[in-house]
Amino acid sequence: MIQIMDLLGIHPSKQKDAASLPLIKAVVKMRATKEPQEIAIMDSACDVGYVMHTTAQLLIKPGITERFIGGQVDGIARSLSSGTSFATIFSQHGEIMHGNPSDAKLEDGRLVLCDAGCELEDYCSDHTRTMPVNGKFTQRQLEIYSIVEACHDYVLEVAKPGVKYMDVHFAVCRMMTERLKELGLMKGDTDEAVRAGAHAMFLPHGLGHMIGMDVHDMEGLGQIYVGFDDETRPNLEQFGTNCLRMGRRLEEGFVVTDEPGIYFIPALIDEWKASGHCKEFLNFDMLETYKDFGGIRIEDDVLITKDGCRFLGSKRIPYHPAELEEYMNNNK
Ligand SMILES: [Mn+2]
Repeated sequence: MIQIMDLLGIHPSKQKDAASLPLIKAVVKMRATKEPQEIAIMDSACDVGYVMHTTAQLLIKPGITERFIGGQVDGIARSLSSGTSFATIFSQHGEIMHGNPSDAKLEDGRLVLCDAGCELEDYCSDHTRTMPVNGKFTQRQLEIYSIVEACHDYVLEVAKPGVKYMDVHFAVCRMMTERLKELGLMKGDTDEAVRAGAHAMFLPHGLGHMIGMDVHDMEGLGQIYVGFDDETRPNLEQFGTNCLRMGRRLEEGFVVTDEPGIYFIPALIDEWKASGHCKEFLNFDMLETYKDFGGIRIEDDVLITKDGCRFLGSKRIPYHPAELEEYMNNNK
């Protein structure tokens, strides 16, 4: 760093201001569109992700610690690739973003969220699954899980070249709102609720991000250049919407994550309840009863093809409830 500073005469603190915008844009353009050789490596990285996640699914049972399973997941990444693509999230507190595996024991009746990926030949994978610790969803868990599942699967139907990922994000928010209204957790007009950002009580992050040589690909170059363009600008004002990493139109060869989630965050419930924020769209009395629920996310990596999209990796990590329960219970 000091040597570069001496050569260029640019102090590290001034490095960002001195960066070349044309160069940033050229690098983003080059890296955003994956070539067939890159796609082949990413398919293989996702196959390592399959082993990481299915191993966790088979190890999960009451009494075992989060840390033990998190370590096993990391070990597989180290054995089959150059390592994890980010610090593995393995936590019964799925509602805490980036929850590290703790030494807490898995508890009968709870959910556990696993978000992990590997880095293979410099390319990343990133998957999330949420499992019932005892191998069987409760009715209440299943009601929320099936909403996340439907949102996740919807992306595969609509993502294709020319479609704005921001539009897909908001379509998912509306779908989620509709279904949460059926359960009684939300109320009011769906479009108005989403415009007001009420859905961010449950989904405070964006639907996904570009992935490639970095897991949040190229974010160091500036998210504004990676996920947005002159046509699609970020909304930095609204809670939740301001976390969108990817909004612009999809192009053939892009790889994005598809990662909807529903979380019950006690501190957020308390804050919005106290301030009355979005009270016309939220049923706070019912939300109180979900404070011990945790959080659910389902995530896969999606390649945009000529006229649609496909999940990367040759095998799907089980996530449909029946197949997931079957996998967890019948392969031990
Ligand atoms: Mn991700």
